Amino acid sequence: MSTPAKLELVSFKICPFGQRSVIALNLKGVEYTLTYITPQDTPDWFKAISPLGKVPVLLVDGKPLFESAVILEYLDEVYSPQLHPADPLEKAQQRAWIEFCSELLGRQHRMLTAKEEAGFNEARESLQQGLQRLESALDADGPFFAGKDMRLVDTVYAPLFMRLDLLQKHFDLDFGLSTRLQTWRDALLALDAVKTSVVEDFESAFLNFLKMQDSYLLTRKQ
Ligand SMILES: N[C@@H](CCC(=O)N[C@@H](CS)C(=O)NCC(=O)O)C(=O)O
Repeated sequence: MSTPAKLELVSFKICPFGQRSVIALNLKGVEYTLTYITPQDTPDWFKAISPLGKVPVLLVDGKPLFESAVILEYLDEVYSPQLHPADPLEKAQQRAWIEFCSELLGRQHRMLTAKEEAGFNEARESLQQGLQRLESALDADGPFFAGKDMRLVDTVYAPLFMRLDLLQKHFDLDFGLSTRLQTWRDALLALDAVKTSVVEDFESAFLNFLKMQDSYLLTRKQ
């Protein structure tokens, strides 16, 4: 039997793309180490392994893998339980919705960092429209994306919902999630693999990040 690969994930504490990789690792029960670096001060060794200067990077026996969707695919090919569906069309569709999530995370980031009301509103509306569009892809019964089983596509939406929850709690930002989306969110956020995918002080780290942005959100009148 070959020795299992040594896995080291490099991320930022509040990066949703790093968090999705952690969720996948947790669901698979794989041993790994997690190294957090800070965005303001990325070390030279990290710059050398990350072609785009972005986290996450997964080191597999020291060999770097970048781009979170690729990291997820790799983990799913190598470690059980398999989270992607076997059917090629279903799998391709779920990959596409993983891409869609990355777009929604971009809209969320734009909203959180907008300095002016107009930019904030534009990003907020496009995020809300994206969430409504997403609903059309969901299995009607749920609770997960494709039904009762958690899939790889679910791992990427948990970080988005976790942040939406905090925005509701601290800034009364309501996205009017449908009952189906709420059911999905609740099922995801209740999972141990998701709860343990962030640092204990995630909430304060996330709020600190927002403060550092000096964004419109912080001064917005509700
Ligand atoms: N497409 C990338 C996006 C990763 C990403 O945007 N990471 C952010 C942190 S959440 C980052 O490293 N930003 C630093 C930078 O852009 O310089 C992925 O899926 O891995």
